[in-house]
Amino acid sequence: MSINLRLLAAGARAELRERPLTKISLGLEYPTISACRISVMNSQLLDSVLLQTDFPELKLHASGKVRDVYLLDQERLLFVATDRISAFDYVLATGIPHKGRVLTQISLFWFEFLRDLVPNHLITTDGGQYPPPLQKYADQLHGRSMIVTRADMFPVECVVRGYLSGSAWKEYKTTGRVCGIELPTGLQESDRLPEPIFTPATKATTGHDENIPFAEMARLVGPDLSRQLHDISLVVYSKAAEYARQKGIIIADTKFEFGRTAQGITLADEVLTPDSSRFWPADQYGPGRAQDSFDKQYVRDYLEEIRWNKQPPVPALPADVARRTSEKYLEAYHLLTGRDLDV
Ligand code: PZK
Repeated sequence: MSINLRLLAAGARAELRERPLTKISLGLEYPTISACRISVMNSQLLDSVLLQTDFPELKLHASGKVRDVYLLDQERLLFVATDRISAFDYVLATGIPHKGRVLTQISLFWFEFLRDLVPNHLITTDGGQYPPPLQKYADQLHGRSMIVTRADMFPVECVVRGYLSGSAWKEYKTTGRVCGIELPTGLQESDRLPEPIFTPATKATTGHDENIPFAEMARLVGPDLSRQLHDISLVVYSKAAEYARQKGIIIADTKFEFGRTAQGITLADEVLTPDSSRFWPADQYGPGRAQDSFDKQYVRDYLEEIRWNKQPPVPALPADVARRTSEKYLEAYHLLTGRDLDV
């Protein structure tokens, strides 16, 4: 049944690829959309996708494209990963089964793996220890949430890059530098860097984060703290990237967020997930071109195929694209941890 649906949807899209897109009428922006409704998501699996959280008992502390953070009390936050997925800067209309749990479990794996290098904000994932008003949401929260220590967050993104991609590749092409760091000449897109580099960014209130030179970071948060964040970020990335590489995943770059707690400089937010990093399948790696994304490639391919103009309204995903994407997240979790998530 599901195989037939998959084939049908793939066939329908292949047909549509060949159809000229010039004669779109009746206000239909994407001829594919109607065709792909063949494979609307209706399985039990896809019913359990969580797109929105709502805990009227709690005050929302921060909300992102994928994660929501609620205030529990002065010291603690409830951190929840939904099944939302973003692509080309927009959250799509369709969720990815298990994605929130996979991302949460990947962060938890790294918190444990890195615990000797840096303290982290995790307090507990044990629902039994959640405040009584949250007990009734246990099913929703299980596996995708954690209670964390509230930190005084530093207003910089600590980005580490082991490979030349994204905004760094753009900057390098025009200036030969990234965040003021001089790089060797003649590097190609996706090249591995001679050594990982620390390329901080400011959290822009609108649009994209802005890469800043280290000196600018030092002005923002102070030179001592900047040096410490630089050192911690590089050590953490290096240990994790070396491990992931042995498991078949290249972590091309990643973004850490740190804050201050009673434990000192503390690793917060999600850590080394496919959402906060570029994960590349190691067996397909080759410099001189952009790399396929480990997790989002089917989504991007589909959105290119339907020629989405990357403006609202955001498209829904066909069930087979969502399912194959879900499988990629589960695969990333399996490769990194050697464990399977209960599905
Ligand atoms: C915190 N963000 C980023 C934005 C998210 C996360 N432990 C903490 N203490 C205080 N603040 C934060 C954290 C963490 N983690 C992180 N914003 C505040 C962010 C949007 C959604 F899930």
